[in-house]
Amino acid sequence: MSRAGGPSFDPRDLLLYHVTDSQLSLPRTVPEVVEAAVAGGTTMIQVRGKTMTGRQVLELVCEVARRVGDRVPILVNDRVDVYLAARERGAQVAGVHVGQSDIPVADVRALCGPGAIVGLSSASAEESAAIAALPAGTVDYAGIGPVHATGTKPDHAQPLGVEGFREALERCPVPAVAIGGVEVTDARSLMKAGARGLAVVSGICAAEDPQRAAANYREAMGQ
Ligand code: TZP
Repeated sequence: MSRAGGPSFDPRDLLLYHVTDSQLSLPRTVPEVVEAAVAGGTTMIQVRGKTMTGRQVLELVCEVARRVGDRVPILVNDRVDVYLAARERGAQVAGVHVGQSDIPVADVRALCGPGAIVGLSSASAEESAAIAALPAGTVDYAGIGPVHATGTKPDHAQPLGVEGFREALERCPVPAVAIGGVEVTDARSLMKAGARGLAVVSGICAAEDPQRAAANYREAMGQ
């Protein structure tokens, strides 16, 4: 945990990165699942609410921050405005994660400032390589995937597989997590391929016991 109050991003926080999903968490709430998962060993959280209004995401981010913001960095998916509003409210939020078709990541960095954690999705070696053309310090980490096909993101790009992930990682100038259909059984090969961590939605949100699920990922990673 590094940046919620400080200036430097610690790539070790990427180790087990829980991306939230309200539907998959049912009948539990997202904050309930997040708290259980943190107890099991998640190291970073991204609040993702693709079908939620900005107001709903803001309330959710603030609630998640209230519960675990002093333990793990919390990032907001896509919404720079929600990140800024949450900060205005005094919530311990650490940054923003954007995709390739969201507002350009250089603008995200400019809006959020040097102290924020800024993450970018990459679905190919080309998109990973393009990060190197950005001014240094624009992107802190990349989320490379999908590794496997996944129902969580119906419009996802062609799955990379572990080899494709390795190739996209080789061209990536910043630390990266593997995302997309990542199961416990993938942990070893992806970490061996050079991932700094695993980003997981359904493997944690939809688990009967999110605490146990998080612990299982950590055990499988051997860290
Ligand atoms: N970006 C690429 S794949 C994906 C995102 C947000 C969804 C991953 O979800 P899951 O349930 O871990 O496969």
